[in-house]
Amino acid sequence: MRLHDDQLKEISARFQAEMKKGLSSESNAAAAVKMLPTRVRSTPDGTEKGQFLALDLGGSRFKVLQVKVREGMGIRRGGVEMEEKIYPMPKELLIGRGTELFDHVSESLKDFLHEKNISLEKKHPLAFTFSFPCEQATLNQGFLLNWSKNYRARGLQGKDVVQALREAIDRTGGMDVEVLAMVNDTVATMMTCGFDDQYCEVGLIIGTGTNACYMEELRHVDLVEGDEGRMCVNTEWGAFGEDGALNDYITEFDRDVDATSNNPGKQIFEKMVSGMYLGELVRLVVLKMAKLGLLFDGHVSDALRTKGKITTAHVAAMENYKDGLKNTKNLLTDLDLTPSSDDCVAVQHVSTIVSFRSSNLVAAALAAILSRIKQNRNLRTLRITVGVDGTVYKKHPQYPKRLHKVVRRLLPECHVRFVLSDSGSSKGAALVTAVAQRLASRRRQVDETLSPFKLSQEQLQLVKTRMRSGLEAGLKSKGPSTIKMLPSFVYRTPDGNEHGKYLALDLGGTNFRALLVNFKKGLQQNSRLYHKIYTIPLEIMQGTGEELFDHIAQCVSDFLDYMGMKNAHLPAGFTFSFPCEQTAIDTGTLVSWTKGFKATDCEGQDVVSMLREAIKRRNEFDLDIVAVVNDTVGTMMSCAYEDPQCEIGLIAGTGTNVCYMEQLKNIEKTQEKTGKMCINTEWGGLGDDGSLDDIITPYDIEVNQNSINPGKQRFEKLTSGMYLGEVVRQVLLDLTRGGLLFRGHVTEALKTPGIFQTKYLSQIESDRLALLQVRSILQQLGLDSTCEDSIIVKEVCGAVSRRAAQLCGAGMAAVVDKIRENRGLDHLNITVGVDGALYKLHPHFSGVLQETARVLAPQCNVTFLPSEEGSGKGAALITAVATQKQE
Ligand code: 0WK
Ligand code: 0WK
Ligand code: BGC
Ligand code: BGC
Repeated sequence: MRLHDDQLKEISARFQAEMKKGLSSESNAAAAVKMLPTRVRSTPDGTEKGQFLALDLGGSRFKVLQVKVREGMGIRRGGVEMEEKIYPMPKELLIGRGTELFDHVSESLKDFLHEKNISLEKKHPLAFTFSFPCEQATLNQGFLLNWSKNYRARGLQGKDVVQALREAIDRTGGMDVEVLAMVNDTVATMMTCGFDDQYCEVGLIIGTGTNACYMEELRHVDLVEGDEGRMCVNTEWGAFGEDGALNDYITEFDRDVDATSNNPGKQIFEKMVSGMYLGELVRLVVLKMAKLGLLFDGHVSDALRTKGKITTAHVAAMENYKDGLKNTKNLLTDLDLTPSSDDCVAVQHVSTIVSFRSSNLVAAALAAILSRIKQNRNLRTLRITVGVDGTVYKKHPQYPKRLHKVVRRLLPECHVRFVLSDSGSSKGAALVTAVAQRLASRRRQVDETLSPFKLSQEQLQLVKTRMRSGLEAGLKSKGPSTIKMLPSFVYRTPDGNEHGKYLALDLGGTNFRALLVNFKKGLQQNSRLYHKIYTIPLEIMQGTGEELFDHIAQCVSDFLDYMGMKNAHLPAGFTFSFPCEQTAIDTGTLVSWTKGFKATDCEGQDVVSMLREAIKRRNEFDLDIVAVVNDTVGTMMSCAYEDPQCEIGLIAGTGTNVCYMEQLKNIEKTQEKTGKMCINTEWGGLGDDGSLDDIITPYDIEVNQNSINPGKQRFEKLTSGMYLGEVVRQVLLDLTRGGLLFRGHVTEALKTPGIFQTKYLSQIESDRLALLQVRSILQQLGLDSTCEDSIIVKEVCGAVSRRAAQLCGAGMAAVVDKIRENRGLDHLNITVGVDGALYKLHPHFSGVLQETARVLAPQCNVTFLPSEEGSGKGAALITAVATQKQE
């Protein structure tokens, strides 16, 4: 029975292997250590509140309690008041019919209500601690796998004990109690201690029985859906060894205890460790030594032969520092033995060995759990608290010290604190119920908050219809139109005859790019392309027009230096991703800035002239700007060079927009009526007339009001990268003010516009990203979050980005259906060239957009082709076409 550290490490390693077996769906059924998911997903965070009744059944004492949980405000921790009454649990009920056992429980409950003058009319939420292995699909359901300890009531195994309790309460009648949660005593103990110590994520019972639970990463709990966050797992480690894993540590005495127990072959580990069996083990060892004449001169009394005559309380008494020997003498005398003082020392020593083994075995198994948590969280050192309860731990003088010492010896790199659950486990059970209520109400409130973002098929169909009428209205020469439908003077997509060297300048949403493109005849010929990216500082975006174009000219100068082509006097194409009215391919009057731009003296000006003037001002190089195109047009051309079927350009980036090849006869603003022209729709403006107000949420309104162009680009503000982060931030602000997030702390960070960049959405929503990383992103933003918070933040990001993708999909469905009808086709095959960080980098955006377009335009087979080289190449192609036309 003496176990050395290397043996304990061996047992610890075996238990780790058992835990893995229990957690894995493949091997769970055969696993001895069941690793039962408890549906408890978080430890207390101080916001729990409410008044609960509680039942504590399964330990050495059956208790009925009332628990009042007061919410903590800010740093002031909340408080818990409890009233309890211990009720007898007649032995015959433990082996009688299950219904009688639960009738006794509910009658005791009713008696408690009477005694404490608790109104029988009011509906009382109840928390039920039931200290036996149960399979739980939800918090308020528990199918009893098997009894343990001294319980053997019939007709309950495999049954839902919560239902059995409800039925008993109905049978007793006269009280309105709602059983909201059932928890194992280890879980309740962890929660009880977790109320005062946020590091408490392990619950340990060393009492009549023994068991432990801990917070496991949900992604490791195969039997539960979802990978996000954590869930408390009730290990039921009492069963460790049932598959023979401990056979080389089982002694003859353990075999005797097991053989004479009322569940032979079961709870092997428990029978070596817990209070129900320690006394018996000591008795059997002493009995054997007596028979071998090693004690009491070989005299054996009937009492010593009698099972249960030495209890664990006796063992604790024998080991009492001061009176251990006296207690030993008294005990042996009571067993009709006449012990010599050596006998007493020897028997005391046997007690020590038996209880020492118990604490060592618990230490080994606990070390396995703590190591696993450390590994789960990739920590070099783990700071953690273990909440403990149980009479062996509480009543046995040396037990705690011995246990702590061995755990710390086995895990020197861990900082383990042990907290005794001073008031039993019901506080914890009430907190589980309070957490369950909090999670349930939080779930409801988050769903309510996010439901306006969840667009139905009908709503998306409406958006498609509104987009279509917006496209039609914009093509009209007269009349208001929120969708400007700007002619681009690009009449066809590339045909492969483009050749020569061109410069392309690309002023996008976030940066400026200069490119040099060299085309060789024939489509798909590989064209050589060099480019350089330059950032556009905010002060330039929102400075004067002159500064902006000087900055562009400076970048072009730097690029030509970099390419050594200062004196090349190249033809250039200018991608200008803002709405421009054009009367020819090489002029474009800026209608209005969008996205983050607000440079002065530009709106209403010809941007080509402004660029030319800036180049002239610089007087270092000369360019022949022959074309200005919108980035959607550039993207369409760039992709059409690869796929001739590409006749639509889509940008889903900082901004959002689409262009497509329209029949000239449908474009009232142009003279020509035959053939096609690419129209830059500027669909970002949909809704500027209020046509989207029925789907715009208060959060969108907030974003619009805080934007630099309120009232404008409403569709863009629901769908593009510039704004999605802000919409998310507004929702998070609202949820935090509602106390649903970040413990209600509205930090400066959360109030900072633009802090939640759209790239964070892409990162947070990536499936590969465990929640830990989400938390670190939030950390970077100065938002200290819990697991739950991160789950909600991820959900908010998902709802906002999904809506954006769906709206773009609905818009795209309108465009492709218009093209299909333009050509009088029942079925249209077409390709869309796409660019923009949101489409390219967001993990789900492109898929949701494509799916929505497919569903809303079933007669169109749309291929989405991400643009490799951006729209600059497209601009160069247009420049090539424009140049060749002039020759
Ligand atoms: C006190 C807890 C109860 C748990 C018991 C275990 O309130 O839920 O079952 O500890 O210790 P025992 O009473 O079996 O020694
Ligand atoms: C890359 C294109 C550029 C366009 C940009 C949009 O070359 O013309 O404006 O994509 O994406 P964003 O940078 O706004 O994410
Ligand atoms: C039960 C566990 C319980 C433990 C401590 C064991 O016999 O199987 O569910 O947690 O005793 O009470
Ligand atoms: C601009 C469009 C541009 C789109 C994508 C919008 O804000 O109005 O011209 O195509 O952003 O960059």
